[in-house]
Amino acid sequence: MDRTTQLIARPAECTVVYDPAAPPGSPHVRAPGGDARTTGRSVLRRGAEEVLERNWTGTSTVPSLGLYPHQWSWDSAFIAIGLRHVSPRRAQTELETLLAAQWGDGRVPHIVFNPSVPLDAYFPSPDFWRSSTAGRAAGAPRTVQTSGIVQPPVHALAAWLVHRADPELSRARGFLARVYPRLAAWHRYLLHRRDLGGGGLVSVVHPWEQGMDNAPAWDAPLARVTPAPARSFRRADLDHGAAEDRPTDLDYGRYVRLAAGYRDGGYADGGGEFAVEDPSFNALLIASEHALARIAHELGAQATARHARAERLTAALVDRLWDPERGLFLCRDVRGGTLVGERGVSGLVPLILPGLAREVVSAVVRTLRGPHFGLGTTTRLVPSYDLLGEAFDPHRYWRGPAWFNTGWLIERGLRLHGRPAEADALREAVLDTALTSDFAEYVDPYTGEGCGTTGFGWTAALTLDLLHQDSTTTTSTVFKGGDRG
Ligand code: 9WN
Repeated sequence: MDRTTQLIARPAECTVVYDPAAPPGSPHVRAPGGDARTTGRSVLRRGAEEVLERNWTGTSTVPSLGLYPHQWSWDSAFIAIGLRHVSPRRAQTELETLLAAQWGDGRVPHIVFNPSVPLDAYFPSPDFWRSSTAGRAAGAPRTVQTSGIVQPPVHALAAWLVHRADPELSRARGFLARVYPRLAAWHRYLLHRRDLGGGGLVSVVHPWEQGMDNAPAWDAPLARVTPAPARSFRRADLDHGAAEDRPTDLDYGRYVRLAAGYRDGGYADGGGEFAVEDPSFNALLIASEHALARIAHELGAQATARHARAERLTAALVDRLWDPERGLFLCRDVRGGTLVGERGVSGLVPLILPGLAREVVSAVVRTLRGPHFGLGTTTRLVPSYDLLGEAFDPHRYWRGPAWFNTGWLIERGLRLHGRPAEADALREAVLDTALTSDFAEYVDPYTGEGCGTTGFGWTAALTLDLLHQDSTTTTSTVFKGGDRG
């Protein structure tokens, strides 16, 4: 057995598939602590539902009313995962609206613009991306304006969970039958057009694609990009968020240069100066590939090849990105030809994968609890970046603060791998902080103080999802195994 095979060897019962832990309408978490706790939880649930209601446009949910007034791709997937507990129908619509903006080449754009929102409400706006003209060769839709880059593929996982929340409604509406071809085309795009490193993994071509925009892991690969001059664009984000919580102007100059270059090349893949294989992006693709196998099986199609592909991708992830010394996964800078030595939460997210060897799981959990992330010792939530790293800043976006989507993913991973005590503690911390921070976008990982905006969509949605997980949930019900279709 070679090294990679050893690292992905796994017990037979761990054939993952992502299932909701409890059907809709089931009792909410019965947390220890009696009536006060129960009241607190129902205030939290109502608050979360209100955020989702306020941010709902009629066809999708905005991440935030002021800062992000359009539809974002991975936000919508996380939002659908929580929304299914309030309205499975709306959760289906959320995903269908996003997928309706899919490009002919299969990419699912990272933003779908709402035409009734003024152009200057968000930068970069539709007139920057020019999807329907610059993206014509790549098959951009004509009727809706979108960005031209992508975001992590959480959608098949979300679609499967949404289906499971109300299978009867889903079957009656033909939900899975309608979304399956689009999800399959989306994964095909990533696997065929984005294997820029040639090792089987997907590369992102812009930090916005990976979703953790200013993570220190991007600093080295971004340093090669000449920034666009600050006077050549106007940042609308600073109208809503404090400058010290947001990326810098220099970061933005580089984001703009990269995005404009991609656009000017007609959004063709292959030649750009930034290409990075990221552990979280690829782990989410693998999780979604497993979910797509379940969807195929439900629709009466063959699922074996998809499970096998997910396993091959897991092997490639370990082979190309696992760092046994640091005990987490790293980013690979494809253009520079090196692994990036920064420790970020992205390197812990593969914990959601069932196909990891016990040795890798134990090392990731040790890293999570050790001095670099401090979970259960110096922090209650998972920081986005190494507490001991030179670039650590507890308030600046993805350079230290804790985010709720990564907290949710790691909670799921801990539970999957049989760590209920750690998962329970993290869930409690996430729920408490969602309440005290008014559903903040992200929080100081030490104090839980809110940063960025409040009333944030996925914070509310994933709160609802965690509220629906019964505290006795076990590995076998969180990620149900055995059925390989
Ligand atoms: C750029 C919407 C998005 C999230 C990203 C988060 C932030 C956008 C921005 O907001 O990025 O896509 O303008 O900063 O980093 O993860 O999807 O919530």
